[in-house]
Amino acid sequence: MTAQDYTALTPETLPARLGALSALSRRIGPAASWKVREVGDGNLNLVFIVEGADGAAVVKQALPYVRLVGESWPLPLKRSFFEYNALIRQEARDPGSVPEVFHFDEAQAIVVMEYLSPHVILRQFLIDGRKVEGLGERLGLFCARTLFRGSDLSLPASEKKADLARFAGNVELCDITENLVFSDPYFAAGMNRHTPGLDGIVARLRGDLSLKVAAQHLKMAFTSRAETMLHGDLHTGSVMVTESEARVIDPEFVTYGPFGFDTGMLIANFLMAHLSQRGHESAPGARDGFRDWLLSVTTVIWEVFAAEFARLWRTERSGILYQASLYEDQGHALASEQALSDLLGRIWRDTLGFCGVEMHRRILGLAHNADFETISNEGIRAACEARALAMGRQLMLGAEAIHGMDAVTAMARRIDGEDHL
Ligand code: SR1
Ligand code: MG
Repeated sequence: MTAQDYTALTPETLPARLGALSALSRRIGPAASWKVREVGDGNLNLVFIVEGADGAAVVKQALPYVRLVGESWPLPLKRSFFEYNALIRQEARDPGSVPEVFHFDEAQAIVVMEYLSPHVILRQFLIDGRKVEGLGERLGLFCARTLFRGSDLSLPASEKKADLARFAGNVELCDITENLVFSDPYFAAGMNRHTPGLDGIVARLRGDLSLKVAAQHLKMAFTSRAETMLHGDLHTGSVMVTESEARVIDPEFVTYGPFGFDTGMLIANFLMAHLSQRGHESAPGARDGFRDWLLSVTTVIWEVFAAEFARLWRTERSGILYQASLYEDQGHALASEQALSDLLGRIWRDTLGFCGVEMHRRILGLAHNADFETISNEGIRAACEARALAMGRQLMLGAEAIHGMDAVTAMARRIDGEDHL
């Protein structure tokens, strides 16, 4: 099949086009019974829920352009291949953390997968002030397991290098991150937008030379430090939850990059959820308990990440890096612990930096987040966003002097009480 054979699905054409797919019909029943809804509201793809007599499934299809912008911004269908390959690796490295894949069609850029129900997107849960039991633990484990097991700490060198080459093809999605996350927020790029009341602080940030330098140091780390297979877009819109379960979705931005990228993006989105609560609470202080919970999730994510990473280091370090043959087998277990501690320290500092740029780009760039966007009072929204911008700057420039998550959560609490406009 050639690229010309690709045709976007519609709810009307889907049963005829996928009806013969046994991977689907054996799970959800014959096509004659299917009801199809298009539910995709993301930035890039088509997403359908297909309900049959015996169950339901999700059909995700890449569009040949950026849905958020339109056909003027072409985007290759091959991202579906990368997403599929990332999903099956994440499932192998952290079983149960992602939806099960039922079928992949490369030419049509279609991934058919498990329908998570009654799950909803975590970001919406947080806007609504709803908690998820065990959330920080689940996400911390996901990060530790997928990042450790996708790296040279764990994989055979040939496998890691093959995957490095495979995912290196995800050029266009990396290009989105490289521009939208690391560069556009720091100058008046064409697709940028921000809440009008932010003009003053935006001018100050864009005139901050140290910040521009820090952003490019982080960009260089992202583009050149191929340490592990990243999810690549791990924000609260990439997690589906119930009150007691969480699953990670949408790894189409998968690439090899630095360990701290996913953890940084993820924590940034909880900090933004925290700093947006003033725009969602029914009365000042009404969501204080929820604010505390959001910050406690960031603490748990990092603590669980570090503990699980350390456990895997001690029990599964089978790759070419920091071999046991060099340390433990020589009676130098202490050196192994020192190396682990050094590495976790570096991942921590990277996490803070990536956290900062993510906070900036969601307010200054093209792709904003609903936490702030759904605050209808523009003055309140600008005040919340200004705090997040200030915090992002502090994390990027002060990473060397921030020694633990307690310092980060204290900073969030303090900044939440300040005026940064
Ligand atoms: C043009 S795509 C904009 C953003 O949407 C995705 O979810 C990624 O976060 C990307 O940066
Ligand atoms: Mg996505």
